[in-house]
Order: sequence, then structure tokens, then C-alpha cells
Amino acid sequence: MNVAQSRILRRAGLTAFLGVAALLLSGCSIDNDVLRFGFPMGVTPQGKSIRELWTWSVVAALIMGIIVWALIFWVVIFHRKKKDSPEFPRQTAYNVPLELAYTAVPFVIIAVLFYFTVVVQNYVDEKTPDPDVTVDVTAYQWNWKFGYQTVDLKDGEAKYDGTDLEEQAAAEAGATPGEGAEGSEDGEFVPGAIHGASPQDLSYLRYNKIETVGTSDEIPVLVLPTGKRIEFVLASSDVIHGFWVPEFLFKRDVLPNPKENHSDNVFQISEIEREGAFVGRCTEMCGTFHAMMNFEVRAVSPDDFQEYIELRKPLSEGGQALTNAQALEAIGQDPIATSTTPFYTDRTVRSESVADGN
Ligand SMILES: [Cu+2]
Repeated sequence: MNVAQSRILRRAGLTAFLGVAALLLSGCSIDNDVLRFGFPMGVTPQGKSIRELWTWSVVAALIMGIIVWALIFWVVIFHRKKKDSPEFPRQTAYNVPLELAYTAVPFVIIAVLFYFTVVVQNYVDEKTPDPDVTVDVTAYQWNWKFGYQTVDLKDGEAKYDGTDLEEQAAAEAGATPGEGAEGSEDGEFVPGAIHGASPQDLSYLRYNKIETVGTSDEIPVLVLPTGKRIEFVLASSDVIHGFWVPEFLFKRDVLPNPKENHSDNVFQISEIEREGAFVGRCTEMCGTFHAMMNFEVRAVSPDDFQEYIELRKPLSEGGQALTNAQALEAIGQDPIATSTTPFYTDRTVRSESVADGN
């Protein structure tokens, strides 16, 4: 290698070093657009830790990439076949220290990535026994139902237990066909098809006094408080769906009979960090209108949330409480979803025009 070549090599090395150093130094605040590498801004501490893992993983991959690219170009530029040299350059096979090094180093890299992945995963999966709000999420073809199981904001108000005991008992009663059940002869007891329970057993689903159900015309808006620990309990009443709020940087499959299907259907976020409207989507292909299974998380202040719950509680004299839209309007929020709109679900128009020959 002559002097000019070694100078070029030194400059290339210096450039690569400065590039990596710039990346690492700006890592002091890695909340910027460049170092998110395409990830959305999270609104939960869990999302933040996932995004930081992503950022550092990409930085590590880039450092490896720069080393590999540098080696490739070094070989290509400085070890070309010379005009009057023999056919093969100097062969350096069976260099034991080198071979040991490039076998061991990837294992170290994998171990480091694995360690940090496990740390972040454990944090994301962490549950505390006493969350401030527990939400029951029921997915079905093709929409969502949200119910408030418990609300306990620890602000002096009594803990609110939202389970609808009557509905829950009715679902339980329907699970095991008893005497006089459909298909029974002479009022005899007929055990159901699945461990004695009916195939239509929906007692594993949760039923609450305050529920928000989406329709084809109205996106379900799940109202939640900021700064409070929230638990989500997921279950599907038919096929497998997926619960995803992009701003949580987290999704989990929603299964029917989650326990029997060995699905951990409960997860928590330690808080939603700011107020706002965050779109939610189904991320498991679940049939014709899968793409339209959207919802919205509306994060409001704890005071507004407490008021919202009060407004939606069924009246003691059995009257109609406010609907979700009415209650949202009453706390000064947009009554309908702002992050997404209902899709046009009418699929008869085209077939009609075809039939008409238009
Ligand atoms: Cu779905």
C-alpha cells in the first residue's frame, strides 16, 4: 500500500468514525425524528422504551453496516489484481485467531441484543395488581365493544365496579344447557358439546354496565384518563382479531376463549402521557370488513374522565344514561371520532349496477 492509498483509507476511517460518533452523541436526546427511524411518537412509557430499543438496535446495525461496507470497499479498492502480479493475491485462509474472532463477535452481538430485548419485554409485560382503570375489550366481526370493569382513580372517589352481574349471570346460565334445553328429550339434562358447555358459550366474555359499542356509522371512542395506570382485558366473541393502537407502539392478538387458547389477554400501560385522540385498528385479518375495524382512544384529564363516567352510569330509576357521544360532548370533547371515520360498507351498489347492465 502506498502513501496516497493509506491516506485515503485513513480519511475514510475518520469519516465513518465521525458519522458513528455523531449518531451516538445525538443519542443523548434520541427523541428526534431522525433517530426514531420511522417509528411513531409513543404516548406511553412502555412505548417509549420499545422505541428506544428500536433506535439502539438500528444504531448497532448501522455500526456493523459501516464496518462491513468499509471492509468491502477496502478490499475492492486496494486489493485489485495488479497488471503484472500472479493470478491469485496472497491467500490468508486458516487464520485461526481471525476466524475465532468473527465467530465469537456475532454471538456477543446477539447476546447483547437479546438481553436488552428481554429487559424491555419484561417491562412492557409488567402488571400491577391494582390498576386505576380496567377496560374490557371485546372484538367481534367487525367492530369493538369497550366496557369499564373498574374505575379507581384514588382521588377520594369510591372505587367503581362496572361489571353487569345480570348479563354475566345470563351468559353463564346459557353456557351449560340444562333441563328442557333445546335438543333435550323429556326435559332430560343434555350436556353441551364442549366440556359440557354449549358451543355458543360466551360466558368468558365480560359484560359491563357502561359499554361503548361501535357500529358501521359510528366509530367506537374509548375514553381514558391521562396519567393513570390502565389495564386492558381482551377477548373475541368469534375469530382472532388484533388490538393495536399505533401510539402505544404495542399490539396483541384478541382470541376467543383466551384462557383455553393459552393467550395472555391482559396487559397494562403505566399511563397515557398526553391528552388527544389516537386511532386504533384490528391487525389480524378477520374477514370481509377487517380493514374497517377501527376505533379511537380519547385521552382526557382525570377530572373530565371521572365526570364522563358519572354521566354514563345507568340512572337508578332505570332511565337512559347519556350515550357515549352525549357524554363526550358534555365534557367538552368532540362527540365523534376525530382520528378516523367510518368506512362506506355498502357492498350492494356495485352488484346492482352490474345487474342493471350499467
Ligand atoms: Cu378484526
